[in-house]
Amino acid sequence: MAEEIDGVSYEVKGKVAIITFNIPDKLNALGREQYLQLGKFVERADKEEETVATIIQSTGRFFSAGADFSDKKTIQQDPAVLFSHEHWLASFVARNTWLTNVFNDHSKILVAAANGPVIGLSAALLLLCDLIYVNDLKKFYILTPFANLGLVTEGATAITVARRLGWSKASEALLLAKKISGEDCNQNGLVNKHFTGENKSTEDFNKTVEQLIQDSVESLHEDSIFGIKKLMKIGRDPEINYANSQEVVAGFNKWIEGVPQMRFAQLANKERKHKM
Ligand code: CO8
Repeated sequence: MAEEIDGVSYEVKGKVAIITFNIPDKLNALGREQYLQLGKFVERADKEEETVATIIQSTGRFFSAGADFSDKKTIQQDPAVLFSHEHWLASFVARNTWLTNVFNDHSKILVAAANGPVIGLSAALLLLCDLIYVNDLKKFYILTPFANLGLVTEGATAITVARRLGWSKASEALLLAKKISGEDCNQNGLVNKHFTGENKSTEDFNKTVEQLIQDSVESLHEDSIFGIKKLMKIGRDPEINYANSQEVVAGFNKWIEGVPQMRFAQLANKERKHKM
């Protein structure tokens, strides 16, 4: 039986732990507490004795629309709190640093089952996954709209977008805040497998990915998998950890200036749109 807390659920099936976003009405945008819960579940999955892989999956038409712009802790607070060092150190710097680390340091095979588009901090977390499966390339995209929100890169995207999609695509995605289409993601090697044209519902797609992973890990030597993952991280860890620590400080300075709060409110009021 899955355990659900605040729209994020957790269950173990055979060799995999499955974490599901279940807030389809908000396109699986996650508030601060939900990102925290996601991190706690990923930590729990890391400690499972029987699992080899952790799948992050979703419901509805989006994988995740990123940070919830209606989160009251971001836009509707006492100005003395909303522009304070104390507030943003606790609710942004500490949380983003930790969440990025939890994903990057996950010792099992981390899998994203992308039923649809992914935006913002959730896109950053997807880019830290080892394997990425996409339901339909035509409906999938990655959007890292930090430049449109008065923010800077988050979740080590300063490194991961270029590493996984190339420098030129990264410049477009990050400096110009343009979406990267599913086709481009596939052509640049991000996508392990997609099911375009098969018209799978999100539920069917999730089941297919789970079965694929259960079959793929069957009879492999688990300690070897964990050992190889550790070794594969040697090259990327210094870059990712350095980017993470620099990004949170730069991001913190943006929140203190107050621009992101204003732009999040504009998004919520439909006065601002992202470039598509
Ligand atoms: N937060 C809350 N609700 C959302 C969000 C969101 N991010 N995105 C969509 N929704 C809601 C809409 O309000 C709408 O609700 P309703 O039906 O009640 O009006 C519903 O989901 C459907 O959305 P749309 O009608 O807008 O659907 P479209 O297909 O027309 O558009 C888009 C989809 C393009 C995704 C559009 O909804 C959009 O631009 N959403 C905003 C995405 C965004 O900017 N996310 C934040 C990215 S930045 C980030 O994640 C890092 C920030 C770090 C913050 C850290 C805080 C401490």
